[in-house]
Amino acid sequence: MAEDLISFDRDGEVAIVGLRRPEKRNAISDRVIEALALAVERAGREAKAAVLFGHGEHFCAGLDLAEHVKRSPIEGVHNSRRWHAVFAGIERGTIPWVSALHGAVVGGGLELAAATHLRVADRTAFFALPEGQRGIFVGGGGSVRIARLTGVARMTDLMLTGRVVGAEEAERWNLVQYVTEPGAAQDRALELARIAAGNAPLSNYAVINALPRIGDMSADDGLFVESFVASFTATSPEAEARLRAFLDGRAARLGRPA
Ligand code: 1HE
Repeated sequence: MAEDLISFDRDGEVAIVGLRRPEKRNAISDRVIEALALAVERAGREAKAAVLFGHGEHFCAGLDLAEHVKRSPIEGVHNSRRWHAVFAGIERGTIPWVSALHGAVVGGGLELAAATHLRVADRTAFFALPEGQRGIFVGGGGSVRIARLTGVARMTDLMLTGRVVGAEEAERWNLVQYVTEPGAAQDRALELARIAAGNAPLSNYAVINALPRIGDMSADDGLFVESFVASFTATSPEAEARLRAFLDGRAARLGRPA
Protein backbone atom coordinates (compact mmCIF):
# COMPACT_ATOMS: atom_id res chain seq x y z
CA MET A 1 0.00 0.00 0.00
CA ALA A 2 2.71 2.44 1.08
CA GLU A 3 4.57 1.84 -2.19
CA ASP A 4 1.53 3.11 -4.10
CA LEU A 5 1.82 6.57 -2.61
CA ILE A 6 5.57 6.96 -2.31
CA SER A 7 8.06 5.51 -4.79
CA PHE A 8 11.48 4.40 -3.58
CA ASP A 9 14.43 3.84 -5.90
CA ARG A 10 18.17 3.83 -5.56
CA ASP A 11 20.84 5.36 -7.75
CA GLY A 12 24.07 4.09 -6.24
CA GLU A 13 24.33 5.61 -2.78
CA VAL A 14 21.41 7.99 -3.35
CA ALA A 15 17.81 7.12 -2.48
CA ILE A 16 15.22 8.62 -4.80
CA VAL A 17 11.90 9.12 -3.10
CA GLY A 18 8.84 10.27 -5.04
CA LEU A 19 5.46 11.57 -3.89
CA ARG A 20 3.16 9.46 -6.08
CA ARG A 21 -0.39 10.70 -5.94
CA PRO A 22 -0.43 12.80 -9.09
CA GLU A 23 -4.20 12.57 -9.57
CA LYS A 24 -4.51 14.62 -6.35
CA ARG A 25 -1.43 16.73 -7.15
CA ASN A 26 0.50 14.78 -4.50
CA ALA A 27 -1.65 16.25 -1.71
CA ILE A 28 -0.45 14.92 1.64
CA SER A 29 -3.02 12.64 3.26
CA ASP A 30 -2.53 10.63 6.46
CA ARG A 31 -1.52 7.64 4.36
CA VAL A 32 0.98 9.72 2.41
CA ILE A 33 2.59 10.91 5.65
CA GLU A 34 2.91 7.35 6.95
CA ALA A 35 4.30 6.11 3.63
CA LEU A 36 6.76 9.00 3.63
CA ALA A 37 7.82 8.13 7.19
CA LEU A 38 8.71 4.60 6.03
CA ALA A 39 10.62 5.90 3.02
CA VAL A 40 12.57 8.38 5.15
CA GLU A 41 13.61 5.63 7.57
CA ARG A 42 14.54 3.32 4.72
CA ALA A 43 16.60 5.99 2.99
CA GLY A 44 18.49 6.64 6.23
CA ARG A 45 19.31 2.93 6.51
CA GLU A 46 20.19 2.26 2.87
CA ALA A 47 21.58 5.44 1.37
CA LYS A 48 24.07 8.22 2.00
CA ALA A 49 21.87 10.99 0.59
CA ALA A 50 18.36 11.27 -0.82
CA VAL A 51 16.39 13.10 -3.48
CA LEU A 52 12.72 13.94 -2.96
CA PHE A 53 10.51 14.75 -5.95
CA GLY A 54 6.88 14.71 -7.05
CA HIS A 55 5.43 12.45 -9.77
CA GLY A 56 3.22 14.19 -12.33
CA GLU A 57 2.87 17.90 -13.05
CA HIS A 58 3.42 19.22 -9.53
CA PHE A 59 5.71 18.68 -6.57
CA CYS A 60 2.96 18.88 -3.97
CA ALA A 61 -0.38 20.66 -3.43
CA GLY A 62 0.03 20.56 0.36
CA LEU A 63 -2.28 19.17 2.97
CA ASP A 64 -5.08 16.91 1.72
CA LEU A 65 -7.90 19.38 2.25
CA ALA A 66 -10.59 16.73 1.80
CA GLU A 67 -9.33 14.82 4.85
CA HIS A 68 -8.74 17.94 6.89
CA VAL A 69 -12.31 19.19 6.77
CA LYS A 70 -13.45 16.40 9.06
CA ARG A 71 -10.94 16.65 11.94
CA SER A 72 -11.66 17.59 15.56
CA PRO A 73 -9.34 20.14 17.22
CA ILE A 74 -7.28 17.54 19.05
CA GLU A 75 -7.05 15.34 15.96
CA GLY A 76 -5.67 18.38 14.17
CA VAL A 77 -2.99 18.80 16.83
CA HIS A 78 -1.98 15.14 16.63
CA ASN A 79 -1.91 15.33 12.85
CA SER A 80 0.30 18.42 12.85
CA ARG A 81 2.64 16.84 15.43
CA ARG A 82 2.92 13.75 13.24
CA TRP A 83 3.98 15.91 10.30
CA HIS A 84 6.55 17.55 12.57
CA ALA A 85 7.95 14.16 13.58
CA VAL A 86 8.17 12.87 10.00
CA PHE A 87 9.69 16.09 8.64
CA ALA A 88 12.16 16.14 11.54
CA GLY A 89 13.26 12.69 10.36
CA ILE A 90 14.32 14.44 7.16
CA GLU A 91 15.73 17.68 8.53
CA ARG A 92 17.52 16.25 11.53
CA GLY A 93 17.97 12.67 10.39
CA THR A 94 21.14 10.96 9.33
CA ILE A 95 21.55 11.84 5.63
CA PRO A 96 21.23 14.97 3.48
CA TRP A 97 18.01 15.41 1.45
CA VAL A 98 17.73 17.37 -1.77
CA SER A 99 14.27 18.26 -3.04
CA ALA A 100 13.56 18.64 -6.77
CA LEU A 101 10.68 21.07 -7.17
CA HIS A 102 8.39 21.73 -10.10
CA GLY A 103 4.83 22.96 -10.56
CA ALA A 104 2.95 23.62 -7.33
CA VAL A 105 5.07 23.78 -4.18
CA VAL A 106 2.34 25.08 -1.96
CA GLY A 107 1.18 24.96 1.64
CA GLY A 108 2.34 21.73 3.23
CA GLY A 109 4.31 21.02 0.04
CA LEU A 110 6.48 24.04 0.74
CA GLU A 111 6.72 23.00 4.39
CA LEU A 112 7.97 19.59 3.26
CA ALA A 113 10.50 21.15 0.88
CA ALA A 114 11.67 23.42 3.71
CA ALA A 115 12.55 20.34 5.76
CA THR A 116 15.02 19.19 3.07
CA HIS A 117 18.56 20.53 3.11
CA LEU A 118 18.87 21.69 -0.49
CA ARG A 119 16.05 22.82 -2.75
CA VAL A 120 16.32 22.78 -6.54
CA ALA A 121 13.43 24.33 -8.48
CA ASP A 122 12.83 24.22 -12.19
CA ARG A 123 11.29 27.28 -13.84
CA THR A 124 7.78 25.79 -13.75
CA ALA A 125 7.81 25.80 -9.94
CA PHE A 126 5.55 28.18 -8.05
CA PHE A 127 5.43 28.76 -4.33
CA ALA A 128 2.50 29.85 -2.18
CA LEU A 129 0.98 29.55 1.26
CA PRO A 130 -2.78 29.67 0.59
CA GLU A 131 -3.61 28.73 4.18
CA GLY A 132 -5.20 32.13 4.83
CA GLN A 133 -7.57 31.62 1.90
CA ARG A 134 -8.48 28.15 3.20
CA GLY A 135 -9.16 29.41 6.74
CA ILE A 136 -6.30 27.44 8.26
CA PHE A 137 -2.68 27.94 9.37
CA VAL A 138 0.57 26.21 8.53
CA GLY A 139 0.94 23.03 10.58
CA GLY A 140 3.87 21.20 9.00
CA GLY A 141 6.67 23.23 10.54
CA GLY A 142 6.39 26.22 8.19
CA SER A 143 6.11 28.85 10.88
CA VAL A 144 9.60 27.83 11.96
CA ARG A 145 11.34 26.57 8.83
CA ILE A 146 9.85 28.79 6.10
CA ALA A 147 10.00 31.85 8.35
CA ARG A 148 13.69 31.17 8.98
CA LEU A 149 14.47 30.59 5.33
CA THR A 150 12.81 33.64 3.90
CA GLY A 151 12.04 35.83 6.93
CA VAL A 152 8.81 36.48 8.80
CA ALA A 153 7.89 39.50 6.64
CA ARG A 154 7.90 37.51 3.39
CA MET A 155 6.10 34.58 4.92
CA THR A 156 3.49 36.95 6.32
CA ASP A 157 3.05 38.40 2.83
CA LEU A 158 2.58 34.90 1.34
CA MET A 159 0.00 34.01 3.98
CA LEU A 160 -1.94 37.27 4.08
CA THR A 161 -2.12 38.03 0.37
CA GLY A 162 -1.94 34.59 -1.24
CA ARG A 163 1.02 35.89 -3.27
CA VAL A 164 2.42 33.28 -5.66
CA VAL A 165 6.17 33.39 -6.19
CA GLY A 166 8.03 31.94 -9.20
CA ALA A 167 11.30 30.04 -9.13
CA GLU A 168 13.62 33.04 -9.72
CA GLU A 169 11.93 35.05 -7.02
CA ALA A 170 12.00 32.03 -4.72
CA GLU A 171 15.76 31.91 -5.16
CA ARG A 172 16.07 35.60 -4.31
CA TRP A 173 13.84 34.93 -1.30
CA ASN A 174 16.11 32.08 -0.18
CA LEU A 175 13.32 29.53 -0.52
CA VAL A 176 15.45 27.57 -3.00
CA GLN A 177 19.19 27.45 -3.66
CA TYR A 178 19.18 26.32 -7.32
CA VAL A 179 17.02 27.10 -10.36
CA THR A 180 17.07 24.95 -13.50
CA GLU A 181 15.36 24.81 -16.86
CA PRO A 182 11.97 23.03 -16.87
CA GLY A 183 12.34 19.29 -16.33
CA ALA A 184 15.96 19.48 -15.14
CA ALA A 185 15.48 19.81 -11.38
CA GLN A 186 15.59 16.11 -10.64
CA ASP A 187 18.86 15.53 -12.51
CA ARG A 188 20.45 18.52 -10.78
CA ALA A 189 19.16 17.32 -7.41
CA LEU A 190 20.64 13.89 -8.05
CA GLU A 191 23.97 15.45 -9.00
CA LEU A 192 24.02 17.45 -5.76
CA ALA A 193 22.93 14.45 -3.70
CA ARG A 194 25.76 12.39 -5.21
CA ILE A 195 28.26 15.05 -4.23
CA ALA A 196 26.89 15.19 -0.67
CA ALA A 197 26.92 11.37 -0.50
CA GLY A 198 30.65 11.51 -1.20
CA ASN A 199 31.34 13.52 1.96
CA ALA A 200 32.32 11.88 5.23
CA PRO A 201 29.03 10.68 6.82
CA LEU A 202 30.08 12.21 10.13
CA SER A 203 30.58 15.63 8.52
CA ASN A 204 27.16 15.39 6.86
CA TYR A 205 25.60 14.36 10.16
CA ALA A 206 27.24 17.33 11.87
CA VAL A 207 26.09 19.73 9.15
CA ILE A 208 22.45 18.68 9.22
CA ASN A 209 22.18 18.21 12.98
CA ALA A 210 24.55 20.77 14.48
CA LEU A 211 23.95 23.76 12.19
CA PRO A 212 20.20 24.20 12.83
CA ARG A 213 20.68 23.65 16.57
CA ILE A 214 23.55 26.12 16.74
CA GLY A 215 21.31 28.54 14.86
CA ASP A 216 18.86 28.29 17.77
CA MET A 217 21.57 29.05 20.38
CA SER A 218 23.16 32.23 21.63
CA ALA A 219 26.43 33.08 19.85
CA ASP A 220 28.48 32.08 22.87
CA ASP A 221 26.69 28.72 23.28
CA GLY A 222 26.93 28.12 19.55
CA LEU A 223 30.67 28.69 19.48
CA PHE A 224 31.15 26.36 22.44
CA VAL A 225 29.15 23.56 20.82
CA GLU A 226 30.93 24.19 17.51
CA SER A 227 34.28 23.38 19.12
CA PHE A 228 33.03 20.00 20.29
CA VAL A 229 31.45 19.11 16.96
CA ALA A 230 34.59 20.27 15.14
CA SER A 231 36.90 18.25 17.34
CA PHE A 232 34.67 15.16 17.23
CA THR A 233 34.57 15.14 13.43
CA ALA A 234 38.22 16.13 12.90
CA THR A 235 39.53 13.34 15.13
CA SER A 236 37.56 10.58 13.37
CA PRO A 237 39.58 8.02 11.38
CA GLU A 238 37.82 9.08 8.21
CA ALA A 239 38.85 12.71 8.70
CA GLU A 240 42.45 11.65 9.22
CA ALA A 241 42.41 9.58 6.03
CA ARG A 242 40.82 12.42 4.03
CA LEU A 243 43.23 15.04 5.39
CA ARG A 244 46.16 12.75 4.61
CA ALA A 245 44.85 12.21 1.06
CA PHE A 246 44.76 15.97 0.52
CA LEU A 247 48.25 16.49 1.92
CA ASP A 248 49.60 13.67 -0.24
CA GLY A 249 48.05 15.26 -3.34
CA ARG A 250 45.54 12.41 -3.80
CA ALA A 251 42.39 14.50 -3.25
CA ALA A 252 40.71 16.57 -5.97
CA ARG A 253 41.46 20.31 -5.81
CA LEU A 254 38.67 22.85 -5.69
CA GLY A 255 37.59 24.32 -9.00
CA ARG A 256 36.55 27.90 -9.70
CA PRO A 257 32.83 28.70 -10.05
CA ALA A 258 31.46 28.01 -13.54
C1 1HE B 1 -6.49 18.28 -3.82
C2 1HE B 1 -5.55 19.21 -3.35
C3 1HE B 1 -5.37 19.30 -1.95
C4 1HE B 1 -5.58 19.32 -5.50
N1 1HE B 1 -6.10 18.49 -1.16
N2 1HE B 1 -7.19 17.49 -3.00
N3 1HE B 1 -3.33 23.43 -0.73
C5 1HE B 1 -3.98 24.24 -1.57
O1 1HE B 1 -4.76 25.08 -1.19
C6 1HE B 1 -3.72 24.00 -3.04
C7 1HE B 1 -4.96 23.45 -3.67
N4 1HE B 1 -4.69 22.98 -5.03
C8 1HE B 1 -4.60 23.83 -6.09
O2 1HE B 1 -4.62 25.04 -5.98
C9 1HE B 1 -4.52 23.16 -7.43
O3 1HE B 1 -5.02 21.83 -7.30
C10 1HE B 1 -3.07 23.08 -8.01
C11 1HE B 1 -2.61 24.49 -8.41
C12 1HE B 1 -2.08 22.47 -7.03
C13 1HE B 1 -3.09 22.17 -9.26
O4 1HE B 1 -4.09 22.64 -10.16
P1 1HE B 1 -4.64 21.65 -11.29
O5 1HE B 1 -5.57 22.45 -12.16
O6 1HE B 1 -3.50 20.97 -11.95
O7 1HE B 1 -5.45 20.48 -10.53
P2 1HE B 1 -6.93 20.51 -9.88
O8 1HE B 1 -7.92 20.24 -10.95
O9 1HE B 1 -7.14 21.70 -9.03
O10 1HE B 1 -6.83 19.25 -8.89
C14 1HE B 1 -6.82 17.92 -9.38
C15 1HE B 1 -7.43 17.06 -8.30
O11 1HE B 1 -6.58 17.12 -7.15
C16 1HE B 1 -8.80 17.55 -7.84
O12 1HE B 1 -9.53 16.43 -7.42
P3 1HE B 1 -10.63 15.73 -8.40
O13 1HE B 1 -11.15 14.56 -7.63
O14 1HE B 1 -11.65 16.81 -8.65
O15 1HE B 1 -9.89 15.36 -9.66
C17 1HE B 1 -8.46 18.38 -6.62
O16 1HE B 1 -9.55 18.48 -5.71
C18 1HE B 1 -7.34 17.59 -6.02
N5 1HE B 1 -6.48 18.39 -5.15
N6 1HE B 1 -5.00 19.85 -4.41
C19 1HE B 1 -6.99 17.62 -1.69
N7 1HE B 1 -4.49 20.15 -1.39
C20 1HE B 1 -0.03 20.81 7.65
S1 1HE B 1 -0.80 22.27 7.31
C21 1HE B 1 -0.59 22.56 5.62
C22 1HE B 1 -1.70 23.41 5.14
C23 1HE B 1 -1.79 23.41 3.66
O17 1HE B 1 -1.13 22.68 2.97
S2 1HE B 1 -2.88 24.54 3.01
C24 1HE B 1 -2.65 24.45 1.30
C25 1HE B 1 -3.52 23.41 0.69
